[in-house]
Amino acid sequence: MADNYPQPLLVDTNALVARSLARAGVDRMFGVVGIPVTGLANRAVAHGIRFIAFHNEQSAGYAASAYGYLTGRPGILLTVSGPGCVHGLAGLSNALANAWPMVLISGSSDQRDVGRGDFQELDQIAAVKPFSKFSVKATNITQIPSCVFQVLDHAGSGRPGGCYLDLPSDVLHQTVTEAEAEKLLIDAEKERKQEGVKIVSNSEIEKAVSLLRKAERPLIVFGKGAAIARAENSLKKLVETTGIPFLPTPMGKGLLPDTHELAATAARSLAIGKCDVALVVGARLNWLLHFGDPPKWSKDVSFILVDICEEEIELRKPCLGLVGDAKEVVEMINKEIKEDPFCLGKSHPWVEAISKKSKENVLKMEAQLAKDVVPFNFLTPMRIIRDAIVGMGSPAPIVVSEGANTMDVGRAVLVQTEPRTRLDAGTWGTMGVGLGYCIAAAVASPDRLVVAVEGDSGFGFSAMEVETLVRYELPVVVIVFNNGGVYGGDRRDPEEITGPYKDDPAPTSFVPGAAYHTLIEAFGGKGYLVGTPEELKSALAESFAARKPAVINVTIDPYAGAESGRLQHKN
Ligand SMILES: Cc1ncc(C[n+]2csc(CCOP(=O)(O)OP(=O)(O)O)c2C)c(N)n1
Ligand SMILES: *[C@@H]1O[C@H](CO)[C@@H](O)[C@H](O)[C@H]1NC(C)=O
Ligand SMILES: CC(=O)N[C@H]1CO[C@H](CO)[C@@H](O)[C@@H]1O
Ligand SMILES: [Mg+2]
Repeated sequence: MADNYPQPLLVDTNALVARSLARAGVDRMFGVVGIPVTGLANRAVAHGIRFIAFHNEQSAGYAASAYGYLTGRPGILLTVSGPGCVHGLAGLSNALANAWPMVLISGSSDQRDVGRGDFQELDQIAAVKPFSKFSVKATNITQIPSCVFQVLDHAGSGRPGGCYLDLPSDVLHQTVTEAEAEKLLIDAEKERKQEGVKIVSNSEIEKAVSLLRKAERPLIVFGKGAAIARAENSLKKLVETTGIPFLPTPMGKGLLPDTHELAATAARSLAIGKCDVALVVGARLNWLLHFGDPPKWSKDVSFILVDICEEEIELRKPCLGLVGDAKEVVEMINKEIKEDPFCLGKSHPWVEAISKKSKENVLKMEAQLAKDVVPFNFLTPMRIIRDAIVGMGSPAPIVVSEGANTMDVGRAVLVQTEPRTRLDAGTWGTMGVGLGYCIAAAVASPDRLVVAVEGDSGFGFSAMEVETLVRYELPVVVIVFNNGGVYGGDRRDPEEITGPYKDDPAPTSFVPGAAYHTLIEAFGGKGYLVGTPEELKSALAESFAARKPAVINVTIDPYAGAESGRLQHKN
């Protein structure tokens, strides 16, 4: 009887995708399941990949991109077709903007039904085009291992970014034998290749070092490109052997401790306004760095740009461009300096000027921070949070931050002492990243507490993911600065408030007194409502020690913060 013969073991596409991912070292996946990818999520779990299931693909995508940043390996987002893929574009585009490695994998329509109005039909390859470095549709199970490796390799090499893999539902149902599957995997592994990166020549390194050596007011600027390249030790050596002051971009904070004596963070305007040579490592001269233009920068400044992407350097010419991985290039610079070392020293006029200005600004800020202002302004609770975070010691908590006033004040007040411990709205100033980033951080660094400091508007974009925190029991404490809306209260001029809808809430206003802390209680997490320094201190002490999901709703004066100067009419 034919039935008595052993049948060859069959592997379907779901299993082969999971196996290819696992073979490539993927250990986490973020996403939202449904037809046709639920099987893929289950197969991934069976292959030892932790699947973090979200409420919304936007948050899951932000999580995947941040996971890529924190680990240096592409974060994976899994979505269904059509609307799932479209929601995933938020994460994909944010990954591209931040130059973080990520792969979006979406199911798509059966290839035979394309153009006939199939369930959740969309030309996803066209949809991802503006937001991805590379995309590919697998049209047959035999292509799976090769397609999986290609998206991973493109996402993670060269300048990192988002890549896309399209899995039509008919392909998801195809099978091969176990022996064929293994052969496909082995063949595809042999073909794997990383994007070639041009590496800077020794003569360019010599030029850079000579520029730095001759500079009267040199500055070292670094950003999240240096963070992803794990250049912290090389940068520390460079800064400490040369005595050149440094300035991190917001997410570069922590590569060297904010408390370092050569940190120019508190003297930023002076540092960028007066430096004559700026070595910029893994940071783009975009809006965050005022495009490198006057009047913020001196018109005579010479830039030395270290970037993995040659086109980025071409864009910014004239400058001396050093193409390559930030860590490798800084190590080459260190080696060249070692031949003939130089150090500015504490009494160098430039170092002294920066140090003096920093101290002045820090003293001014600390005088403001020392006051206990109630109802809370932004500074008082931020100081209390800073002290609680610093009190945690090492490994330092990962700080996630979004919002307008809340993020700006947090950037100035919170202290980063360890690399890759700050995640914020980033290059795009994206609101809604907070909860996804918290989840990615907790999953990537289980030894660290995660503390989110969020505006109430920023928080609201992805607030339902507090359930995800509770479900996976992640050690995340979300602190919401509740000032009743975007930037705070209704800040319109009375003359502006006319017309038939004048009695509607202002476009910036949310329900006053929103009880955000009760949201997490709906799922069994811990909520706190605080309005005084004592209440906040006690909520922080308790939730930090518990290392369990919590939301602290901090009542902030709706008229504190940036635009309060315009609010005289309210008095
Ligand atoms: C995706 C996205 N949508 C909208 C905005 C515009 N935006 C900038 S900040 C902000 C929210 C600011 O309010 P909040 O988070 O409460 O911070 P606050 O200033 O009140 O502390 C918004 C909606 C944005 N940056 N990104
Ligand atoms: C997939 O490709 C293989 C090898 O080229 C081929 O034999 C098979 O028929 C294809 N399957 C489908 C469903 O097209
Ligand atoms: C429930 C509750 O007490 N909510 C408070 C939260 O914050 C707002 C505005 O900042 C206060 O007005 C509420 O009383
Ligand atoms: Mg707000």
